[in-house]
Amino acid sequence: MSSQQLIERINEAEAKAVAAFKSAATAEQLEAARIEYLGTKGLFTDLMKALGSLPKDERPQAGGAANKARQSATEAHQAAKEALESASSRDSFLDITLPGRRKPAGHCHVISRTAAEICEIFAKLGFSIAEGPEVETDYYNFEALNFPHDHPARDMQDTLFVSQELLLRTHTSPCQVRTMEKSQPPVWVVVPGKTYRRDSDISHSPMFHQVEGLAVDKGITFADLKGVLTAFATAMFSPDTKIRLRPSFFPFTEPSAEVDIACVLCHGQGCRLCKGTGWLEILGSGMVDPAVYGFVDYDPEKFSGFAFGMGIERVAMLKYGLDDIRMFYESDLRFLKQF
Ligand code: 2NM
Repeated sequence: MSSQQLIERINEAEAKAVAAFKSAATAEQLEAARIEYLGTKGLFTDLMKALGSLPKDERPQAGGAANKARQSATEAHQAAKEALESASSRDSFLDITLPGRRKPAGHCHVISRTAAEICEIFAKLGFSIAEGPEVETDYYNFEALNFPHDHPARDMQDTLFVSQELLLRTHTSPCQVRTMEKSQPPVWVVVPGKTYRRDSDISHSPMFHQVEGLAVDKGITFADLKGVLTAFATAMFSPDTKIRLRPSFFPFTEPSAEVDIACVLCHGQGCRLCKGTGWLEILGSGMVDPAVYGFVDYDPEKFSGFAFGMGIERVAMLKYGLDDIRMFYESDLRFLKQF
């Protein structure tokens, strides 16, 4: 073999070796290729041996070519080896059998929970649950509830208006008017939901929550009001909770009464929470004013009813011993997770 032929073989061997190393898909394939080309009995060893049969003066040129080719094949092998190793360490780092990381789960807000507890108590007493729009008309929020046109609650100072005719409901009673419009008595319904007033200080939030209730049926009396609200107070707070009624006024009820429960802290002795009175106001109530029946086409000669309303924040604060209404709206997980 001439030196020219040998150099050609050397260059061919280099190209084949580089291609074989690059295409090796596994460590085993790469090792087999290394043995074939670079091993002690491999192709490059044979070519090096062949150098010995060349005339002495042709050896340096062919030897140089052989060294260069083997060097570049060795580098290609090293690069392929490193590529395979880094791919396999990526695979062992990514353990696809591990369970996924859990996203922190949400939590029922203490207001939602208290609303559900209140509704559950009234459901057991025979009331249905109704809900309605938070953006209301003046008619459902005020007019049909017998608010006089000059009533201060209708004022821009107290009510959040969306437009001339639309406002954010200031109580959930409009939904009770809607319920009465849709069906004749008997109607036993409670309405939980968000309500809005232009009020914001330590004890008032412009958005708060109410549950209001309404029972219209044949022969409903003030005794039914007192019995139902006593049943509610004992179920919500404790079986021995005492209530008292104080005269009050609402445009939509006559007579009207404020309902107090004996103080949950001192049980009537007088303390800081009840300001020494022994009592805590928890809801407003009354017999539905016949004027309201005029708006919904109920016959006040045939039916009578009582209604009541309470703030969910206040009930939750008393039940869970909280002293700052702002806690409900701050979304602080350390607070929320306690319920
Ligand atoms: C209260 C107090 C007293 C009430 C009245 C009505 C309706 F629609 F039947 F007229 N709904 N809610 C009512 C009565 C609400 O909240 C302090």
